[in-house]
Order: sequence, then structure tokens, then C-alpha cells
Amino acid sequence: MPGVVVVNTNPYEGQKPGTSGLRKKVKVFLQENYTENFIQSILDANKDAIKGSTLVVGGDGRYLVKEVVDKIIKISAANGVAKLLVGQNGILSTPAVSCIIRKYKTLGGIVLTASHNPGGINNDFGIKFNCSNGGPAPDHTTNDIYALTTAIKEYRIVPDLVCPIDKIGVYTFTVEDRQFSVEVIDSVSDYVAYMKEIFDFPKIKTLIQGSEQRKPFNVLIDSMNGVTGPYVKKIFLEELGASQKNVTRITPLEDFGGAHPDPNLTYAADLVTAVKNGDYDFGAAFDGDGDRNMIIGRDAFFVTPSDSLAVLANHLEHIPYFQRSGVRGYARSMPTAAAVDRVAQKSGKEIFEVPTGWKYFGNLMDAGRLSLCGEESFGTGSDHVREKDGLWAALAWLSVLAATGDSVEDMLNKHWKEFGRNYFTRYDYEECASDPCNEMMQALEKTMTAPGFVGSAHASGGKTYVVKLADNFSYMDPIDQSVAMKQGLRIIFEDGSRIVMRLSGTGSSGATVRLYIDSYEATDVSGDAQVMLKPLIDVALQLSQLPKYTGRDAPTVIT
Ligand code: VG1
Ligand code: CO
Repeated sequence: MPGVVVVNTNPYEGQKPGTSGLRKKVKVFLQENYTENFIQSILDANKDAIKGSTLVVGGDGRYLVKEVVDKIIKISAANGVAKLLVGQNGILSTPAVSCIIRKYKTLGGIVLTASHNPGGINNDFGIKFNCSNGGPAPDHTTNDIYALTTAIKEYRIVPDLVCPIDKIGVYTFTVEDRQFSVEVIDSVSDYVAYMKEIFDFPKIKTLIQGSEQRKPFNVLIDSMNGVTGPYVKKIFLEELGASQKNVTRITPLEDFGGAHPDPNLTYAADLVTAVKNGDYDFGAAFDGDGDRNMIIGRDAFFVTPSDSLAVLANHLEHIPYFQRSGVRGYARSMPTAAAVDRVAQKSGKEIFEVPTGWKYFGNLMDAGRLSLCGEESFGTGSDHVREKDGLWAALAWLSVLAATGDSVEDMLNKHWKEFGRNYFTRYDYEECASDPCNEMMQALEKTMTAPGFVGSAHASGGKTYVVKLADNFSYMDPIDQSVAMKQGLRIIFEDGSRIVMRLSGTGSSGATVRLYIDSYEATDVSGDAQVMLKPLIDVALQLSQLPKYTGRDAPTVIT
């Protein structure tokens, strides 16, 4: 009978979860007891509920996932957890973890991913705790976890417990006279079964394979060597009748094949090129852990995530799940352009604006007030789970395209004609030095809150913008009244245009500055976003003095 060992340890600094979990370089997690401390703190944050509980464990297949699954098994066994549901070989996409927590009503789950950050020994790893609703832990829970990491003195582990995770099955152990079991589950089956309930698979299959009315709709689905590979294989190749030429990079690799698994125009350039040069009607890419999506149409026509959300919001009636449950409200993160707000207005539904991070949508969904939401960072999802869901978004798009018979570009043109267009762009300045970025944010906040700033005029490129509101965004959750402060600097102008600036909470080193710009045009809808937004971008760079503080004259990524 394997025994529990209590190991003395010392706290590490900086184990504070960011926008979505703790993300650091692999080498940081490899320090002695670093990972063990954090896992013990997650379990302790659940207090007595951990005893006899069931947790879901899985990750995106990146370097270190299997080793950390093994540690979670050993530490859970020592802390009185009754059962773990572990994805085979440690593989579970982030939305699949959410789905499994909800389906089996577990206490929560531990997700091993640094999402869209590169993987491999020299890159990033991450650990995130999700609660019993299937969503990322809210701020008060991550604050508890962090507080525990700063005071930890020991952790409990069963070092001799050996459990295979490569074979599906139930493995049972006796630890201190308690039963402890690990059920290794198929990584894709629960999630795929759920997608088949949500969507009309035969209809999507007819779209892809073609019919007398419509020639085959040629899709290209890119998993970017991330966790969605096996899900894409099952759904697209086995269920929807697609062929090998419709899928790419569907084997999860520990280092994502050297790719940066972030589905945007820069890092998913291979997909963009393939769709541009090939005879494809639709392209979709997903990030490392499968919660993000990018949608493009024929000739690589790009759909901004803010528009994607709005178009789906306007067409949810084509999806069986919403036919059954109806559509409650909509929501978006603050930096996301307000296209969906106009759809909400038209349909008389509630619309919420929350801080960046999916954890802020959870309460609204649990309270039955939110059906569909999204973020400008390529996140779209619904209340079917409590994470954003890349594959779900691609299937939602295909459902709508099948029902309307339109091309992706037609869908957008019709949408803009009806609602007007929210032009949007995001500039990312990755891995800058932290101190000057903090100074820049402080200085900008000072400028923005100085007397006379509201009402001041800012001119560039023949346009003049007059400030209507300037603040550091704060949010009170309408369900539990919890408050999140300092969620991003925003300047809103009289004409509704916005400049938003915030520092990323997902980077693993240095600081990443995100600058978001958007403006609304009721009729001038066929312009190029970069051209349309250039004057506002210049105003933002002037006001923030970004080039001076960061030493950068161009962003790393433009979306
Ligand atoms: C980024 C995005 C945010 C998203 C978060 C997690 O956060 O901006 O919208 O929710 O990543 O997504 P930040 O703090 O770096 O801006 V994922 O797919 O990395 O879990
Ligand atoms: Co992700």
C-alpha cells in the first residue's frame, strides 16, 4: 500500500494566476517543488470540499503535461480526493474539460495549458483551476490560491503511486485506508457527443459533401499542432465526411512543431495562404488548447472576432441547441468592438460588457442571463460550457452557412448593410520591458484623468476626436456584486470611437502591451480597417507616448 509523505517546502514568489491561470516558462515550473506548491495550493483553496471529491485533469499536450498529470495524481491521492477523471495521455482541450466537469458534476478540474503561448522546453507551461460550473476560477478563488502559495510550508504526496495514463480504464488504489481511483477517459468522446446534441451534424455533412442544390463546401481546418487535432479528426473526418485535404496539422505536438499556436493573421499565416491559393470556401484555425478560433472565407476573407460574434448572434436560430433553449442575453469583453450590441438592441435582449477573461462570463451564464459571448482575442462561445470553444465556433459558422446558403463574405456584407460596421484593430507589443510599460500606463492614466481631458479635441489625418469619457474600466458583477478594478484604460470619443490600452495578463515574461482601436461607420462599410483607423491609432500613440516608453516603432502582431 503506497504511503503519504509530507514534504517541507518554501513559498515561491509570483504564483499569481493571471487572466487565465498561472503561466510561466517551463523552466520555472521545473524548479524544485514549484509545481507541487501550486497544486497543493489549488487543493487547499477548496478546503474540506476536496475530501472525497472528483476532479477532471487534462491539458493541451504541450511539453510537461504528462509529468504534471502524474504529480497531480500523486498529490490528489495524498489529499483525500476520491477520484480523478484524466484524459488519455493527459489530452483534453480546455472546452472539453469544461464539458466533462459539467457532465459528471465534479468539484472542478485542473487544466494544463499556456493556451496560445508557444510550447516546448524553452517556452511556456500553465496550470489553471476550473470550478464546478466548468468555468475558470473567479478572482476570489484565484486570490485564495495565490495567498496560499505565499505561505505554503508543506505539501502531501504519495510518491510511490504509479498510474498509467496511456490506457483507458479505471485504476484503483488504497491510500491510508481510503479508496482513490483514476479513470483514464477517452479524450474526445464526451465532447463530440455533446457537439452532436448541439448541432445538426447531418446538415453540416451535406454542406461539406455537397448536394444537388449546392456544390461541396470546401473547408480547411487547421489545428496548429495543438490539442484540437484528435477532435477535428473525429468530428470532421469521421462524422462530417471531410477528407484529409480538409484538415491540417491535426497531430498534437509537445512543441506545436515550433509554431506559435495562436489563430490570428500573423501566426496562422499558413492557413491564410493555403485558403488564398486553394479552392477553399472556409478556413478555421484553433489555438493550442482549443478555446480560440479564427474564421476566414473564400480568398482568405477575414472575419474579425467582434464581427463573428455579432453575425452568430443574429443567426442563432439555425442551431438546434438554441432552438430548444431559446436565446437569453449576449455579452462581450470591454475591448471587443460593439457590433454584437446592435444585434442585442434589434432583438431586445440584454447585453453585458465585462472585463477581459472568460471567467467574467460564468456568473451571467449560471444565472440564465447569457447565451452567447465573445472576446476580440478570437474567443467565441455559448452557455453550452463555461469556456470559449474554438470547434464550437467553427461548427456554429458552418451551421449558419448551411442554413443561409451564403458565402462567408456575403454574410458579412449583409450584416454590415443592416447594422453598419464596427472597424476594429488590435496592436500587440509583445515581451517589452515591464517597468517602462508600467510607467507608461501610469502616465497615460494621469493624462486621462487630468482636469480638462474630457472635452479635449485630438486631431489626426484630417479627423478630430473629442473626448467624451476617460477611465480605468471597472466592473461590478450583476449577479454576486463582486468588483474588478483597473481592467484597462479607455478613452471614448463623442462619435463612439474608442482607444483602449491594457497590459496582458497571460504573458510569461516581460510585459505585453495591447492597444485596441475601434470606430463605427453606419454606411461606409467597405473600407480597409487599417486605413480607416489610422488617425485614431496615431492619436493613441501620441497620447500614450508608446514608442518612447517601449522603444518599439511597430507592433509585434496586428489583428
Ligand atoms: C488574452 C486575451 C483574453 C483571453 C485570454 C485567455 O488575455 O486578451 O481575451 O481571455 O488571453 O485566452 P491577456 O490578458 O493576455 O490580454 V487563452 O486562449 O490564452 O486561455
Ligand atoms: Co486558449
